[in-house]
Formats: sequence, C-alpha cells, structure tokens
Amino acid sequence: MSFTIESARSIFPETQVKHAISATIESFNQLSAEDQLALLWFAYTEMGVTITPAAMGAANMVFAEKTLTQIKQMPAREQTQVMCDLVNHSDTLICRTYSSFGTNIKLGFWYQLGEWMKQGIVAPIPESYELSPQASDVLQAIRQLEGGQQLTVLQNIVVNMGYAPTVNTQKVKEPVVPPKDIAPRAKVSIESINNLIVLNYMENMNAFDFQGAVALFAEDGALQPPFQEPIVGQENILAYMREECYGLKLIPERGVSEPTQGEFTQIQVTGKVQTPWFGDSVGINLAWRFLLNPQGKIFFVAIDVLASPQELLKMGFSQ
Ligand code: EQ3
Repeated sequence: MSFTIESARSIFPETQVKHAISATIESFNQLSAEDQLALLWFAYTEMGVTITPAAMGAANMVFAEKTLTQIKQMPAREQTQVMCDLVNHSDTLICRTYSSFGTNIKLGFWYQLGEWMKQGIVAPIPESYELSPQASDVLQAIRQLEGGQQLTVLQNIVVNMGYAPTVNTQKVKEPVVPPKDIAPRAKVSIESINNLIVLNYMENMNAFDFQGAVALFAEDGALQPPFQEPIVGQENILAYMREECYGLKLIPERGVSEPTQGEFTQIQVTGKVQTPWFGDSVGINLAWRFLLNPQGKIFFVAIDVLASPQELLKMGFSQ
C-alpha cells in the first residue's frame, strides 16, 4: 500500500496534539476588534522579547511604505478605524493591500505601527483601557504559553488580518536572494539521523538555497507548515520558501528513523527554529515529520510547533 498526501499527514500521530495555540487563537477571534487590538498590545508589551531591527531589512518594508505613510498622516480616529478594519477583515483598500503582503511584511507593518503608537504618532491603546472579562481570559491563556508558542499565536493572528478576496489576489513577492556559496554552508548533524536527504534539507534551508531544498522533494511532494494545509508540488513549495523562509535558522537536534509501509521511510526530527525577528534570543521548539518515498525523495514533510519541553519528553525525546 502506498501513501497519499492525506494519509502522510498522520505519520507520527503523537506530534499532532490538539494544540493550545489553535485553541487560544479560536477564543481570540471571538473578541471584539477593540479588545483584540488592546489585548495584542498588552501581550506584546508583556512578552519581554525585543524585535531585532535588522529583521525589518529582511522584511523588505518598501512594499508597505506607502500604506504606512498614509496611516501616519491620518487623524487618530481614522488610524484606530484602519486597525479595527484589519482585525475585522473589512473589505477596504488598505485591508486588501495588507493581505497581499507576505508574513514578514505583515509583521514589520505592525512592528512599525507599534513603534509609532509608543511615540504617539499613531493612536495608542489608552493605558486605562479595560479588557472585557473574555479578553482577560484570552490574555491569561497567552501568558501561560511558552515563549515560542506566544510568538506563534501573535504571528498567526497578524498573518490572518486584512481582507483577501478569493479570486485574483496578487501576492507581493519577497526578494529572491541568491544561495550562499557552498563554502560558508554550515554542516548539520542530527543525533540518530544520518539520512542525507534530511541533512541536506536542513543545510540548504539554512543557506537560503531554496532551489536546492526543493530539488530534494518528489515532484508531487508536499510541505505542510504549522497550522496550514499542505503546499503541494515543487513549484508551489519553491514560491512559498522564497516568500516565507528567508532568514530562518533551522537547528535540528535529534530524531528517529523507521521504515514504514510500501518501502517509504518516516523520520521525525525535533529541534528549534530561530526567526530573523528575534535572532538567537528565541528558539521555537519544532518537529519535522518527513516521509521519504522509495526513491529517497521527500514525499511529505510537516512542520509542527511543539508545545513545550514537556511535550518533547512525552514524545520520547530527552531535552
Ligand atoms: C502594535 C501591536 C503590539 C498592538 C496592536 O494592537 C496589534 C498588533 C498586531 C501589534 C503588533 C504586534 C507585533 C509587532 C507582533 C510581532 C510578532 C512577531 C515578530 C512574531 C514572529 C513570530 C515568528 C515565528 C513564530 C516563526 C516561526 C517559524 C517557523 C515555525 C518556521 C517553520 C518552517 C520550517 C522550520 C521549515 O523547515 C520549512 C518552512 C517553515 C517556514 C514551515
């Protein structure tokens, strides 16, 4: 019996616990726009992590400059309205433009607004703003998440804001960077894993050699990012990587490899990823679940954000 992308999604089922992250995002989405904005402000200022300004360079903010300047020049009430529109997914020009941005530009957009809110250039959240009891519960739930998970919640919320019409959405492309030279590529080693495809995947991703990484996939292979549907086919995976993966640092640590049905091999690796936003100060706990086909190509890889070091232990990995 062979695998389909659908059946591949359930390899190593213990990694896919019903996640505190999805539950928190679901309850966040039930709140009013004002509560959402205020809660994000409180959560963000409490988290105690600082964004490295260099990340703004990686985000290629030039695409968002016009919209940001437009917001900067608005009266305070309109600025608040724009922010509420983004949260409410209203069909406005700014919401449509925002939706066309890649993840990094969206994060940079809010980072800039946040900075301007601190400086009083953009309407701030009033210090005396009282969250509703429901919003306070969601804030409490965010506080209880581990650092990397809190960032994942923030990122997911920010990425889903705006208004995306279902047809004809023109995506703003992130810059395409040439792969680093072979020499400075760092060799990756993973405890208990010597599979070259998996090791090359990590090395190519860290060198931003996305063409090299995609060549390791089967033509109809798939990559499933956290909390998303699988992206199928080499061309789509390449477009995704060029848009979303520049600046990521993959730090795989250990893994298990086992043969499975139809001469496929399943390999689970745990480790961390660092994002350009926080440099090496924050590592997000991750698992990669690879399924290699009989030709040794990646038929499927899912990336899951892990809950906590405890969850790693539950999966049989020691810290
Ligand atoms: C202004 C303020 C504070 C208040 C206002 O009311 C509302 C908002 C939204 C505000 C602003 C909030 C801001 C500035 C939030 C910024 C959040 C940031 C920078 C979050 C960054 C998170 C990054 C994460 C979680 C990155 C995770 C990366 C992963 C999981 C990568 C996985 C991958 C691997 C490892 C692969 O092998 C393949 C590719 C893939 C990408 C899937």
